[in-house]
Amino acid sequence: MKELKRIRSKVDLAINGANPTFNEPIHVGRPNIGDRELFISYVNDIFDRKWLSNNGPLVEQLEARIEGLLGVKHCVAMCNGTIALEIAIRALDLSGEVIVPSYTFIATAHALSWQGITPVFADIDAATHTLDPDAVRHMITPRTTGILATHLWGTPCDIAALQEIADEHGLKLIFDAAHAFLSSYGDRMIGGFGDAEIFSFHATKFFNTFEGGCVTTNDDDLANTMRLMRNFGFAGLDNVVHLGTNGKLTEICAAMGLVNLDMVDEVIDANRGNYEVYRDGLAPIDGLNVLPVDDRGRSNYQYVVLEVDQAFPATRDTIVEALHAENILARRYFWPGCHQMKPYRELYPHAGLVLPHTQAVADRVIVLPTGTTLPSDALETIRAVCLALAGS
Ligand code: T4K
Repeated sequence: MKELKRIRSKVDLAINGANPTFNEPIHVGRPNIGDRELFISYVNDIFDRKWLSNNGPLVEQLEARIEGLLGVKHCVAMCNGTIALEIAIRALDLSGEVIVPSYTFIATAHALSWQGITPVFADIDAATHTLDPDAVRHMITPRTTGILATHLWGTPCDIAALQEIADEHGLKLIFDAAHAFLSSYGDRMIGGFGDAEIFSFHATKFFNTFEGGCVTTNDDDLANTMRLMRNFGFAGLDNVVHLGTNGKLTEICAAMGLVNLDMVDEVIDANRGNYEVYRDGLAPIDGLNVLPVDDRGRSNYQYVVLEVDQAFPATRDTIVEALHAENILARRYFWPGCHQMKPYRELYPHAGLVLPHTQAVADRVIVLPTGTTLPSDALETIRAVCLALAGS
């Protein structure tokens, strides 16, 4: 195998004209893929059964396994996390204004706007990057019907404080838990909090079903409504009893989920190992901080979040540029914040005034690659790039 270039100082960096360290791109969000033989045997079963979609037996198995893992009454599988958000929002009858973080993936805000609901952006806590309950209080108006909070990076929100606010003001509370599959809040798994929680099983998530997602809830009526909504409102042949859409998960996606569920512990262990190497390697460098994982509960370690502050001699964007030049495609998630993306920037040109932490955090974060397929020398290269940029 070709020996990798060694980075000892700035002149060795590809950004300064040297060859890149890696020939192939190293992505954030490279899929973790379980046992191929088992997957293919599921596919053969699907073909033999000739049942490809519409709540097939593999979808039912996947739902039951997730309910067991999360300790929640209902898992309603969906074709992706965004449709899962939209269906949950609609089934809960949200309208008017809903309070959301701006520092989240754009789907959180879009799922509301898509349905004519105004997303009202509230600021985050700078230490955890999740919605700040005090900021939420300030954004409540007579039109507010709910709070949609993201467990960003798999870190649970301050659920107790948000639930208290929701109860006090008669608001619905739902969680975008797209990052938080198999994370816990204390000793309770994420999945059973608020009125509903929404997961994404997109290819780039540590647990994936190609595309997919689900809503989990302990509310029987809500689960029933969402099951109708994901299948056009059909309650048996020729009988539509509810407004609905097509949110169904296919059997092939469910098969991928069943296979990948068998390896989630292995993926979490690999990600924990990567996180620890990054933390130990980067923490001693002045101006860099690997966001600590919340150790009050269980974490899925799915994102490694590096924060760059003023003490570092190069900007966050220079680090990203230098890593990209080495073919390490680190990301600036979720820069610049939803409020600065065109559809929302025009709606709220002054939103930044009430989102100081969102803006500061969005300007300093780099998400680093992790996962089971990450070559170990990528971790060392990232450290070497940072050291070279720091001039040490
Ligand atoms: N809420 C939150 C908080 C979310 O983070 C997300 C999704 C959602 C809701 C919505 O859930 P879904 O409707 O997606 O189920 C990616 C994902 O597409 C998106 O699912 C995810 N969040 C977000 C955080 O990241 P992009 O636009 O940054 O990157 P993408 O999809 O192009 O993939 C990133 C990199 O991964 C690529 O450069 C290449 C690599 N990759 C990607 C795919 C799809 C692979 O190596 N193999 C692949 O199959 O959004």
